[in-house]
Amino acid sequence: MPAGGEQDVLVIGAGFSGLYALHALRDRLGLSVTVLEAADGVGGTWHWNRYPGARCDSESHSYCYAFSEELWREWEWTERYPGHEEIRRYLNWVADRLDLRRDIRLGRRVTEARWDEAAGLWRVATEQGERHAARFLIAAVGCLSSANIPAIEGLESFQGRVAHTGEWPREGVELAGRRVGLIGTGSTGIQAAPVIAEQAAHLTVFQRTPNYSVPARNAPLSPEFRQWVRENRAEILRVMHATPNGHPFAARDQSALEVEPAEREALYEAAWARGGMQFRATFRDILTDKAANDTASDFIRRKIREIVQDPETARKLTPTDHPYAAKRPPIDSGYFETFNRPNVTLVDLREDPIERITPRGVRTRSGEHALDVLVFATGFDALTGPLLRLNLTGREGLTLAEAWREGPRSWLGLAVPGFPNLFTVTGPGSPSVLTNMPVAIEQHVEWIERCLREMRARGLDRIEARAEAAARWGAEVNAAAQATLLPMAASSWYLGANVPGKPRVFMPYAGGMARYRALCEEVAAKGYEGFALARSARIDAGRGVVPNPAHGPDAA
Ligand code: NA7
Repeated sequence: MPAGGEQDVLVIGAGFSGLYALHALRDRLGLSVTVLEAADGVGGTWHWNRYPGARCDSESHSYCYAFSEELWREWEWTERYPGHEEIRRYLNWVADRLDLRRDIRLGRRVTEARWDEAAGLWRVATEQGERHAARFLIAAVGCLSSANIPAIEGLESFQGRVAHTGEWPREGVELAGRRVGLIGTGSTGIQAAPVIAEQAAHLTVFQRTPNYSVPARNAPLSPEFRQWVRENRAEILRVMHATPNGHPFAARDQSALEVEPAEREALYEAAWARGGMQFRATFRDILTDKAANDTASDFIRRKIREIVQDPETARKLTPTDHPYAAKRPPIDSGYFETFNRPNVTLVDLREDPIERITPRGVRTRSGEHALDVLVFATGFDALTGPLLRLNLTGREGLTLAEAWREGPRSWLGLAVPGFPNLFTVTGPGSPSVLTNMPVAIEQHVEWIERCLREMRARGLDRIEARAEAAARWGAEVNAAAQATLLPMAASSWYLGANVPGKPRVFMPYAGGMARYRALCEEVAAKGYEGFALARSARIDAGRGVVPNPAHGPDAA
């Protein structure tokens, strides 16, 4: 360990990002690394999201680490889409398999991190009263880890149980025989509703905006498919790295407007039968051309009317205010069918808004809905929220909250001007939530690893994004979004619109993972263009990451 008990690197978060950052920087680069994790277990998002029906929308064989052939071969997924328990099992297995736990400190919530310019260190404090110091700080806090509970009047007066899906109690919530209210019909509410409806005496779904959803068609994986996955890693990775969203399927290279209506309908029917996110890839222009998108949106609207027996309920469930996939497109297991059950009621909050929460339930304009349990599936203060709540202070006392007052500024979503030696894994301005997350995470961690390796080789130990690079990139992120239909969903969390007072800035980079990866490579190849790199006196004093002969194979 470097002098004074300092670490080379502190990583915040032990989800997919933090675990891989620890492995890459400790075991491949030979740095001293400690991971601080607020939860009492590893898993990140999947530690917290234990709500009924919680499941990944990426197919399991693509929702895992791909960097290691051994990990890839040894782990066997059981279902097409992995459930939360299975993903937690997987990440715990990875933590053991790579011997990561010895450098992970669980139950440590970071409350503050401050750059100490004189010492050239990040000084980090936890809620538990610990102090840490490190040359580099990696925020691996995820994009969707800051739960958003809307401030609805009377919430504190409710006498029943309240739970947010993203902070679901470990011991679960008793739903059997209860009257359950569910607020929110994003991906989470859409996954949870069918499972809650099966358990509860009654489910009332409070819907503000109707959503498109396509059947997931989840099912156990056959031995043949698993064998195919084991044997075809290279080809699967090739596709995942070539597609804009990092999924293992490519969009059909055809416009929805090029084909005859009957053929188009048949292709949508086939995609509906196959299920999953792939529906979006039925044609190449679903997310870029409004007329093309209309054909997909209309198809799903017709399906909703076919499935939902009560025409009035079907009407309320039919989205009209945004194009399909302009918001994160959910996939479901029997969502629309749930509204055919006798124990399920839909409340359309546009027509019948919530007036207040009462001790007994939720009162909307039309009357009180008596409830025993109230579930908030109301999403997250996405992308910026998890970073802002770390209370970061950079150079010259600049806080992240001040730096991002008008929206996030970041060079490539990786680094923030004014915050030296801080890296954000899948930060705002990177493709992040628009991709299959492990693909984005591996690319970021490997880029950071390469950057630190090359800095060490060049005798450098300080890196900071330049303000002009971040400004240029902000314009590029905006332009990439404008080239798609994504900004047409005015209430989308991609824009920060779900959190009152949050700046309306389109946050993830919509130019595609493949293009983004190439840009990052180019930046590195040009000697870290857009970054200011320097060598501190610490190096000459024999401290810091260069030289660091004490660790690992690459350090000598
Ligand atoms: P989302 O996608 O942000 O969905 C939240 C839902 O909650 C959405 O239907 C919102 O309606 C609704 N909402 C939010 N605030 C309120 C209030 N005040 N009243 C009523 N309804 C409200 O979060 P999810 O957890 O579903 O999904 C997040 C991501 O996790 C998902 O995309 C995957 O990547 C995994 P709105 O549409 O804003 O009118």
